[in-house]
This record gives sequence, C-alpha cells and structure tokens, in this order.
Amino acid sequence: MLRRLSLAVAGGLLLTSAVAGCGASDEAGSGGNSGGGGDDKITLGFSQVGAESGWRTANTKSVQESAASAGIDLKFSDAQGKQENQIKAIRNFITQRVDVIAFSPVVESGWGTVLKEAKDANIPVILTDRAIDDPDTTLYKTFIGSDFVEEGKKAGQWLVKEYEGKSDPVNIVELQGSPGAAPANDRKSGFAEVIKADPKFKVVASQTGQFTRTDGKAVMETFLKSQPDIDVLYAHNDDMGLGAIEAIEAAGKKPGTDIKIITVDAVKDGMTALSENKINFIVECSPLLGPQLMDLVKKAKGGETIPQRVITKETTFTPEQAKEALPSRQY
Ligand code: GZL
Repeated sequence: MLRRLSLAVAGGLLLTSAVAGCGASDEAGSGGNSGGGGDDKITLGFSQVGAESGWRTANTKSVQESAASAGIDLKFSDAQGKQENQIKAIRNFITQRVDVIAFSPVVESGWGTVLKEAKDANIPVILTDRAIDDPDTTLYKTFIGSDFVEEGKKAGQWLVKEYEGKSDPVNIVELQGSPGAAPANDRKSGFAEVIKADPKFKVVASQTGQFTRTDGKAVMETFLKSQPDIDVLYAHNDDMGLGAIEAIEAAGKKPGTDIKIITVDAVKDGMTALSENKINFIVECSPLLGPQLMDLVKKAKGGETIPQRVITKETTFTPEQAKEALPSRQY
C-alpha cells in the first residue's frame, strides 16, 4: 500500500472521469483477429474481475463502449472473481500477440511471474481500477484508478463530523470487500486511520461480504444476531450496503436512522437508497474508466511515455446531493 501511495504522489495525474463512449461494443470474445486486428487496428486484451456488483457492470460497459468508439479491437475475458482465470487470460493474450494488455487485478499479490512473461514478450500492460503490490513497477506502464485509502478516509471523516461533540460509544460493523483486493485492504485502512483518533468509535465486527448484495445481506444478518447494539454500518461498496438494508428492515429496524450507513461507489441503486435516507453518506468511486483507458492504450502502443499513476477524480454525496445528481447519473 505504501508503494502505491508513493507512486500516487510521484506520478499522480488528477483525472476527470469522462463520459463513456457510445455505440455497440464488439465483445471480441467471439474471435476477432488474433494479434493486431488489421494493419493499424490496435488489439487490446482485457481481463475483468467478474460481474459481482453494479460498479463492475458499469465498468465493463465503459470499457467495451470506449473500445468500440476508439476503434480498438477488444478481446474481453471475465475471470469470475478468480485470479487463476486472470493469469490464464493474460497468457492467452500473450500467445495471441495482442498489442496491449489491461486488467483489473482481483487481488493485490501473485502477479510477478505472468507480468514478467508479458514484459519478455514486449507487450505493454496497464493496470485499471485496482493495483498490485509487486515492488517491480516496470511490470506495467501505468495504474489508472481511484485512491482507495482516500475513499476510506472520506468515509471516516464523515463519521467523525456526524458524531462531533458526542461522547457515547459508537459501535460500528464493517462489511469488507473481497479478501486480498486493493479496495478492500485500503478502504479498511483509510477508515481505521481516521476513526482511531477518537476512542468512542469501535469496530465491533468486521467481515467480508465479497462486494455482493447476497453476501452483504447474509453477513449483516449475523451481525444483527451477534451484536446487541449497532450504531453504524460501514460497507466497502453500495451493493453490500443494499443487501444489509434488506437484513436491517427484516429485523424491524430503520436503515439510515436506527443504524447509520456509509458506503462507497455511488452507483444508481446506492444513490437511490441515499436519496431515500436509507443510506446516510456515499463516497464516489467512478467506474467510467473506459475513455481514459483507451487513450492510455493508444499511447502505450505508440511507445509514448505515460504517467505511472493516473488517479480518477471523484466526490462524495449526501441525501440532498443524491436527489440532485440522480436524474443525470450515467451508472
Ligand atoms: C473499486 C472496485 C470495487 C468496487 C466494487 O474500484 O474495484 O470492486 O468498489 C467492485 O463495487 O466490486
């Protein structure tokens, strides 16, 4: 995490999340030309984490639509949440001699060997959405994505402000993202760093909900049974928060009132719950990385120098702000 932070400071380039391109995506899983599609058409091999959340769906749409708009031949692979599938996909892309490889690493560790194979094959690699913890930063050209530690801090800062001047204990339960994933590790550490300043804040239970609604609901049900007094839920993404809301309501409690809820992402369903005061605060994490990713792919193919770190610009939302933003929300 520290390495990534130094990268962020060294090469940080603030990035405005752009509008995703339009037009039907040509998901080239069904063949497409091997290697460069035609003389000048760039072929991009992209390995996606899976389809675990609303954020992921929006991210996939942004990548596919932006590739189509940019005239880039996309070979898209869905890893279904498994690192071994991503490693297999990257090896396939190398065999197919794609021009550039991009992927969202499902976990932070275990990428050195396969990325060394891509480097030896002289195929540039771009990390998108999530980072890796390998110390060898020559294994990839750039990492484009959010600062997850900052997202966790923003969640903690809201909570500190919300309970300013109060001295009663504040019992927090935490739904973590998928084990080993950079957003799970960093959203947890950023949040903990902020709330440790005041001993009234206590995380009484913390467990993974795998970034999904189903698991978020199931884990919240166990929290409600095992924790006599829950004041706050901090969920690492909207989907787990939405699952937890179902469990909270089934237990006869009012989400957003009896239990305050903070989530991360700001996808449409989360923003709708926020506008209804079922969630109290959302930290945005933009999935619309497609347009910027395609620019970086073209630059990498052309051998241009690109910043080692491209940080996506994002904000936070209160219920009032969600009501204003919803009509024009793209995801
Ligand atoms: C964050 C992304 C996370 C989202 C989740 O950039 O990797 O994965 O916050 C998604 O919704 O599952």
